[in-house]
Amino acid sequence: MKDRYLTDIERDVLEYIKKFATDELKPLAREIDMNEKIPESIIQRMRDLGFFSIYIPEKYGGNGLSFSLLVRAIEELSKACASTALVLDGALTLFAEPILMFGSEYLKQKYLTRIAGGAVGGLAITEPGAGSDAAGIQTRAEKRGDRFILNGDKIFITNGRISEFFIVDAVTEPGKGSKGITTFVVDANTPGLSISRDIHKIGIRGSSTVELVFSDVEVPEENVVGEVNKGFKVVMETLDAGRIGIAAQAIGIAQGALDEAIEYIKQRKQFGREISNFQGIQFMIADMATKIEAARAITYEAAALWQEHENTIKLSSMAKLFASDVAMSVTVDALQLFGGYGYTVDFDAERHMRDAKITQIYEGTNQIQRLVIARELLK
Ligand code: COS
Repeated sequence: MKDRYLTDIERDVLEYIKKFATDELKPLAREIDMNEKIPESIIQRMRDLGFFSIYIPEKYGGNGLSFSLLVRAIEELSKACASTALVLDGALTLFAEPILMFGSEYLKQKYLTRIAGGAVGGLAITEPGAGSDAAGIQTRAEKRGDRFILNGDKIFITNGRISEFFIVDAVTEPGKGSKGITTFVVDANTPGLSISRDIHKIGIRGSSTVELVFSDVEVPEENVVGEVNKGFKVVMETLDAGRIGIAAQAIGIAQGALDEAIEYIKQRKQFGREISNFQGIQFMIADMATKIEAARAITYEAAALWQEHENTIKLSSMAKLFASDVAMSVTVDALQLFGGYGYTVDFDAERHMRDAKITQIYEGTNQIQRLVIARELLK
């Protein structure tokens, strides 16, 4: 089916990304999961192929292609390896996007050019005591002369070990809740910023997740993204983009699981014939494919609207909510189609199921997504 949201050039670029995902990334996915590490050579290959530059405007060294293409890229990479997809997703939707939306020309020149060249970035907002309640953060940023001094703790930071810089939010005016938060760009090598631990997970195990500690970290005032005390909006709008990226990741995981299950049922024989001949099995794959296609429809529409700078709050949450629930149910069913073999680590079905689970949790739990959707409906 022709993707009507993409230009001819973007369709060609996507083919290129698909080829990398299928030929080079997928064969390594199990090893990446087992070793809890993406080989540097794979990230370098993604740099060499220019993946990081696709969404960065030409003015900052990129190719200026659309958010819709970025979303397809995340989907294709996730089909092969959901952990590796996060490298690109984090760098572009979570780090570059807030700078694109709110950053000064100085920040754009300094950081977007680096991302276009293949540097990885991340977003550090969650804290041990502030997850769903994003305005409840405790990390402090105190103004001292022309700098801010950051102190606090951030947890579950995706791309933690491989990021060269992070978008970080901190309280600049205590007691003001969401109206007292400022967002900064912080270089990972700034003195006082350290990784206190790696967090080991049941899925997306190749993706580095860390806890960050800020201990008197000095950040120059020109690193404020947007305005002082207006940083909550910056991170919330970043998540509006990020949630579309996670929806794409969920779709990729689900499609990867379904494709493998279809291959399997076409060759697995029981009762004297391939089990794909049984209607009970056929109904399962029909439902799985239909759900994936529906998730794709919402997600692609959300991506196109995001590209047009429309308000996507509701649609971003709907895409993330629906696609992640689809990913979970499709991967459970895909594993079922492998029968006893699906329950072993000899097939990728179990990895897809473990990887799917996080999409219902991060960038806002699906309970939070429902809350966001309901609030928009009741406005
Ligand atoms: N997009 C744009 N703006 C948003 C927004 C969104 N998705 N959500 C909230 N805002 C804005 C509001 O419009 C409001 O702006 P004004 O002050 O101009 O009116 C401001 O932010 C404060 O919003 P609100 O009062 O709704 O804040 P709450 O503290 O009630 O929190 C939720 C709202 C729960 C929606 C927010 O904390 C949230 O999204 N939590 C989940 C966090 C998350 O996804 N964490 C994962 C991190 S990445 S792993």
